[in-house]
This record gives sequence, C-alpha cells and structure tokens, in this order.
Amino acid sequence: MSTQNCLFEFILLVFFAFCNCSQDYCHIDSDCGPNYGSKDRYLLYDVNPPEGFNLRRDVYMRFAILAYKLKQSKKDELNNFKLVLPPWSRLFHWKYNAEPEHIPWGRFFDLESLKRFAPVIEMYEFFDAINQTYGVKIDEVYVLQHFKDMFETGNFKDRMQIEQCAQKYQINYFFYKNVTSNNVKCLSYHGPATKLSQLLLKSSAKTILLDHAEVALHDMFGDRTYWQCRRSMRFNKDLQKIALDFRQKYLNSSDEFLPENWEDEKPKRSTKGGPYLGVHLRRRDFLRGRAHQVPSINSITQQITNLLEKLNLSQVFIATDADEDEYRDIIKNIPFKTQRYTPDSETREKIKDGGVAIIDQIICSHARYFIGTYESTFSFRIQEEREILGFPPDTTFNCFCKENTECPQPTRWKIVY
Ligand SMILES: Nc1nc2c(ncn2[C@@H]2O[C@H](COP(=O)(O)OP(=O)(O)O)[C@@H](O)[C@H]2O)c(=O)[nH]1
Ligand SMILES: [Mg+2]
Repeated sequence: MSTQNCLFEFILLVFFAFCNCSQDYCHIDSDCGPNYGSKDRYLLYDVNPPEGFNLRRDVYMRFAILAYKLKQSKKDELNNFKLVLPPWSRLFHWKYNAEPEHIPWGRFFDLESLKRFAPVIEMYEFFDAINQTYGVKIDEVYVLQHFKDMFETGNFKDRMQIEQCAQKYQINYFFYKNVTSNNVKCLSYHGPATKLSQLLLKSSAKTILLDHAEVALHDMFGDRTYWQCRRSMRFNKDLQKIALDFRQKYLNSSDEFLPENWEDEKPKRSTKGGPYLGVHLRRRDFLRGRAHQVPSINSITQQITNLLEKLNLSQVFIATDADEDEYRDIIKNIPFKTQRYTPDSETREKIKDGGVAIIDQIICSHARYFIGTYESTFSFRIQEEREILGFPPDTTFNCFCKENTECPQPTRWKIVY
C-alpha cells in the first residue's frame, strides 16, 4: 500500500471517529441506538382500549402469524419486520393506579418461546434499538376501521382503502408521553391480518403503527400455522410453577397424567388430568351484558354438584371473577371440596391480576373435566390449552346452562393437524 493511500485511510478513520451522529453513521456515544443504522423495520400494533386480556391474546396471534409469514417469504430488504409487543396497561378488568403499568409480555408469557415462532420484541427492546433521545416519532400510523358500507351492501370481499376517518379516534401511543406521530391515516379494512403485508411492503417507513388492530382477522383459523403459533404462547415459567404447586398441594394433581412432548404433537387424546372438576365462571360485566345467558347462583350450584356426582369426583376448582360474597354463595351448597386460587398480597403485587388470571387458566386446563362460560374468551383460551394438552374433546367443550333455555354448547375447535 502506498504512503498516499495510508494517509488517506488515516484521515477517513479520524473523520469517522470524531464525526457525531449523522443519518448514516452513529458514534458510539451519540444518541443513536445500536440498531439505528440497521435494516430492521418495526411493526407496532394496538387494540381498542375496552378489549380484555383474552381477546388481545387472539389479536396477538393474527399479527404474530403475519410476522411469521413475512419472515418466511423474505425477498427484499424492505421485508425485515420485527413485531413490537404492546405492553399491558390499564386493562378494563384489572385494577390499576394513576400511572400506566406498561407490563411487558415476558411477565405473562415465555418470551423465548414466542420468539422461536415469530420475530417479536418487547417495547423496551424497541426503545433500546432506536434513537429515542427526543422521544419516538412513528413514521406511519394507520387506524383500522370497518368499511362503512360493509353491512349495508353485504360486500364482504377482502379490501383496504385509505379513507376519511369514520369518527374521531384518539391514539394512546401505549400511554407513553414521548411517543407520537405526525402522519396518521384511517384505513378502511376487511380481510386477514396477513393481507396487511401489501401495505407494509409498499411503504419504506422504518416504524409503522396499526391502531385498532382487532379489525384485521385471522388468516386461517385453526390451520397448522394457527396451532403452531398458539402452542408457542407458553406461559411464564414462574406462573406455571405457582399453578403446579397449587395443584400438588390442594388438588392432588401433578403432571404425571400428561403425555410427553405435548407441545409439538397432534394430541393423542389420552390425557387424563388431575382428579378434580375445573370450572370457569364469568360474572361481573357478563351479568349485565348477557343477563339472558347467565345462570342463577342456585342453578350453578346444582350443575356443579350434578357433574361431580356424575364424574365420580370429590373436588372442584373454581376460577371466577365473582367477588368474595358471591363466591361464598356459590359454594355454600356444594357438598364437595371447593378450591379457589387466592394469592397472598405479596404474590398478587408481583404477578398482578393478569398473572392470577393465567394461574386460574392453567389449573382449569389440567382438570379431569372442564366446564366454562358461554362465549367467554377466557373460557376459549382454556379450551385451546386443553386441546394442546391432548384431552378428549368431551371433557373440554362444555359450558353452563341458563335454567329453562336450550343451552347451546361451545363449538369444538379441535386440533386436526
Ligand atoms: N383471575 C380471574 N380473572 C378472571 C376470571 N374470569 C374473568 N376474569 C377477569 O376478567 C377478564 C375477562 O375479560 P376477557 O379476557 O375479555 O374475557 P371475556 O370477557 O370473558 O371474554 C379477564 O381478563 C380477567 O382479568 C377468572 O376466572 N379468574
Ligand atoms: Mg371481554
């Protein structure tokens, strides 16, 4: 190498060493995050605020499957998306303080397992990865809305179109004060979440937020990819441990009844479950919104007692959002052992209402027989869990009946792959 070339390289080196962050080069001490210059793009999504925990889990699946399919079909550098998980804050059914909690997904789910299925990251990982000294300005925001004429004209074709906003939407930006955007559009939408890839791959924005993401539907409900994704949603290991300890201590139940490798296999339908009846009893807002479907306390007591006798079981685990007084009314006339999971205050503080709900779901998932509440997504998630665990469907797809009604039973969404 000539002296001239050496000198030139030296000058370049010194230049880059002292140059602060420009659009393309980041000095290590500058404001740029470690991934600023990378080709990664970020897809954020949020859900209509009143929606509960268990519908939100379903919306996650629609977008995790989109991220999974994008990754599989990777053709160009625009297709390099990471799906950012919206932290849990101010859920309608959960107690919360003035400050939003921003609970990361890892507190409820096994993040490693989620990441094995699709390129997902926590919000804090997103903040770490991008320049955030002056807050985050999201490049493009689309508020999804239904087509106005869909029900009038009966046009249910898959389509999307930027249109006027049907109403004034307030975007929460996940309750972060320093996240915003000056590029917000309304997107009338009908179709599966995977169709959004057309929009994403046409844009070259680094950060895109889809609000009211629940408007986008499942790609194929119940197909192989659906169940792969659903299986990957394993619960946080600490919560699994609390549920197992409870089952062992109070319900004489352990994992010995379960088939090996249940995570990845088509169920063999031979799982027996622990020697108890699992009940999910939805009350609170269901009492108001679905009064014509919700059975009386006396009827519930009677149905539980009849089932225990029929199944020859002597104990019942009850997961419910009922308050303590109502719970006591329910159990006082059941002539068998009853159990409810109630954490001490320290544990509750740590695992929050979401953790308690998950522990209730895990315990119901391992019962010999399960009966839930009609059209509750909380019960649906338990049914899916039992499908994955390999229970015979007769022991899973059952719900309480309102007295003197026809009593429809839940649809059997079985794993067939
Ligand atoms: N711990 C616990 N919480 C429950 C139970 N049933 C309902 N909840 C709470 O109420 C919420 C119900 O909302 P959601 O998840 O939307 O289910 P859905 O409204 O029943 O379809 C849950 O997220 C829980 O916070 C239960 O059996 N145990
Ligand atoms: Mg709900």
